[in-house]
Amino acid sequence: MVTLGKRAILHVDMDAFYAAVEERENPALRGKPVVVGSEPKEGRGRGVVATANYAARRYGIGSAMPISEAWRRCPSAVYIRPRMRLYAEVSRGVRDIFERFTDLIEPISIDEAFLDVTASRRLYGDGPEIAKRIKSAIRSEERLTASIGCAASKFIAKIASDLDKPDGLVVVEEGREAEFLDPLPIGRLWGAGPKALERFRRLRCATIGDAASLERDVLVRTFGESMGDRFHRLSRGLDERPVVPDHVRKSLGKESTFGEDVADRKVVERTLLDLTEKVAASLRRKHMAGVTITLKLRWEGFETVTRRRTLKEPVNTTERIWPVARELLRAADRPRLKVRLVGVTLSGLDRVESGQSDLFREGSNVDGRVAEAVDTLAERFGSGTVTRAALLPDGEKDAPDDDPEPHESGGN
Ligand code: DCP
Ligand code: MG
Repeated sequence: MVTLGKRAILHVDMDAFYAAVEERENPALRGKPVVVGSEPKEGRGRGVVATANYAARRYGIGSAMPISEAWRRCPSAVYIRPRMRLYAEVSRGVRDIFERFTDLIEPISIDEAFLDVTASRRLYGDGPEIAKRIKSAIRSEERLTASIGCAASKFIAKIASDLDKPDGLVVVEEGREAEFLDPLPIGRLWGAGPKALERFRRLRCATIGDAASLERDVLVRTFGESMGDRFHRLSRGLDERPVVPDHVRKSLGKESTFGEDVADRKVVERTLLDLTEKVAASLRRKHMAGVTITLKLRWEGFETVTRRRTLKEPVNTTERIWPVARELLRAADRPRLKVRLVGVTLSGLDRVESGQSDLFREGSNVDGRVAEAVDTLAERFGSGTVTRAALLPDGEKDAPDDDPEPHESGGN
């Protein structure tokens, strides 16, 4: 039997993030050195490198290097200006993947987060298994790679994620922390900046193991009570810090990638309706409603668009979300292309008291009552029990139900 450790913490860090996104968006870049930063003008450009892909790193190019220096090392690299909105969008998509596995997510930067998956293990398998699932979802849904460290603490998970980049998965089992840490260079110790490293050098500490073999007193005398104590504990692999979720959930969405690209728009709309129902139900369960509806559509060939509309007030029912999502879909769509992925996200989220959300307050109560009935049925019999025939595209209606709401027809 597999014994589960006390905690399962993942540290996820995307590989060569900005550059990898650029490569994904433009297949012509593949295999070439790519540098994301300000464009060099004949080697004299100012500014620094944000990141370089792994091909460019072979020339010694890396983050924070002056762009002129990068140019000197590899003038033939492709130089690209950062597109922050695009990267932020991808970052949100990656976060959506995390959210399938846990609510305990602590983002550290645009491409890096801690996840506490301790409680998720009952549902999804142990820490390494969850890490594999996350990597594979990121690969198939975002066409990107991530490196993950899996351990019983944040400190160890963070170091581990960096040791086998790119596309790495490094697992440190509980009880084997010392074995893992001891040979690592002392610079890997969290909080050890240039000044501290100089003091460690004078203490003849080259590795974390060297520091771990020192008495606590020695470290406290050298670094002061708080730093000394921290180095003492970390070097021995002791780190109880919790993953602190950022809590304010900014958006809630679901998307679906088709097994095979789909030409039939009825299928696309049916899928979008299904996703809409799930998002709406999930919002209601969390007592939330969102004011902005975003549609995401990806065609064959991976080209992707998002279209959003902000309503006058937050909504959390299929009846309110679906007509907008469908309209956005129809307006954005290029019917000659097959569809690879469709998704819907609600953002601008607000808490609503149960039973009296805006929707319930306003005019007719029908929307809210329908939603409640759907939730009750779904809880009892599983989601998908109630099919909203009137909302489906023409000719796709299932057996009529006794939904009291006078829906608009599903046609144009
Ligand atoms: N970044 C930046 N300036 C820096 C460091 C990073 O603009 N000095 C940006 C670009 C990176 C992103 O942040 O793509 C993530 O930073 P990482 O340190 O995780 O670097 P990468 O993801 O690019 O590479 P790695 O595979 O080493 O994680
Ligand atoms: Mg990274």
